[in-house]
Amino acid sequence: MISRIDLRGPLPRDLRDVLPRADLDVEAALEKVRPICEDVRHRGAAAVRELTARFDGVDLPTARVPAEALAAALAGLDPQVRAALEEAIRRTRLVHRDQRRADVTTTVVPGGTVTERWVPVERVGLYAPGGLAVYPSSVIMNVVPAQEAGVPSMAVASPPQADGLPHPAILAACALLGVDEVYAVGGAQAIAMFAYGTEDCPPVAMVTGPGNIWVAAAKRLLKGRIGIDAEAGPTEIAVLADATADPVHVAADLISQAEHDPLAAAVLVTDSEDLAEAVEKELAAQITATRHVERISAALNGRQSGIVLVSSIDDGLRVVDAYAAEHLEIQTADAAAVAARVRNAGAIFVGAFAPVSLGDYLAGSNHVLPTGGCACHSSGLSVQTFLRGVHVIDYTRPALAEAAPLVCALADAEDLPGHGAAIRARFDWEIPAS
Ligand code: HSO
Ligand code: ZN
Repeated sequence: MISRIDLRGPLPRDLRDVLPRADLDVEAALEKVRPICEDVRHRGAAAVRELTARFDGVDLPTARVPAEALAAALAGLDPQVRAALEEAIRRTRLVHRDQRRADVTTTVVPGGTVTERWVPVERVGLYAPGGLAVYPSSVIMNVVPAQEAGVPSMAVASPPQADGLPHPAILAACALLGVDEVYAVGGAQAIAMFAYGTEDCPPVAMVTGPGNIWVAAAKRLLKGRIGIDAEAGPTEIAVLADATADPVHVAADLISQAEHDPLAAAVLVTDSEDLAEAVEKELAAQITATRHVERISAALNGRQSGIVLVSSIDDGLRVVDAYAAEHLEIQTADAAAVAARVRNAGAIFVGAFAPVSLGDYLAGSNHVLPTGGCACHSSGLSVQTFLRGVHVIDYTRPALAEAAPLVCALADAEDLPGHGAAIRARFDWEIPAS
């Protein structure tokens, strides 16, 4: 039974204390993952081979997936799935292409300019999970922004199955996207391979993509040496709905994300007790017809999920802002106006015809989004993730002369006279040390 939290009446000061949320103990996994990363760092491909044999049960002389395997996976792909993936790629590309940024030059003073130059990361590693979650759609969501950012070199890693190759759907997605550097490596060892490089795989500057707790721990451990995207926790959906919402839709949408993981979170926030009751009934009815009943029941009944009753949609907005869901659906009268007032969410789905599962595959938006409340400070994956803004500073002699006394004054105020001297030396020391 999904839990109920009654917040009608004055809202508590820190809403986060009363809202449902799972805690994922990545910290505890760090110690297990550390020796794996060290092993790959020191012994390279030999360590990766041994770890793959130990964890995945296959002995692979080389982790690199041959080009023929990629071509074979594409040839074996169901034509309908291929058409859907191609359309998903097309739409995702449209949206991400528009995220590209032009370099901007600001003339600060005559003769003094600062240009912000957007430079793509040189080489990235993209992780695609195997096991419970084989998501070719996630390959698209990681690869397309990197490609549109202009990343010149990228590789995908995904755990091998019994035949020694990553899941064929992952390989086919790579082939459709034109990614030919793919490795049959999973878990923490894949992240370490990317970070340190091996005889098979040159090191990368950045790793993105979802993964299990070992992948998350390895990313946290190696962060700094490599850049990472946000740590992806279990999927979350929050729905802010009023009495006008259709309980059949709301229940179906909650179930759609609960389907990912027993730890997935599904939260309904509503000012309508009638809707809450109708959704509860619908959940019970719809669950029985789903394929992954156990996973979904565990997610909906877990302490991370619940129905939150509020006295008004205004209060509901405060609740969803405090929760900062990965995905937030607005199913109210005038949904666009309510959605415009939301501050914290990974992505906002407006009205009756924009369910989260559209965004998961085909809206054109990205589905790699901040979880665990991180949407209050972070964004989802985008072209921006793979770009660095580099300031290029260009001043003429007169422009520097004009700034010189001010630089010297600030340098002296910070007791760093060498900073001022670096300016004065250019003017035959004629500018006085202040
Ligand atoms: N909802 C997941 C992404 C996904 N759904 C992949 C289906 N496949 C996290 O945004
Ligand atoms: Zn999903």
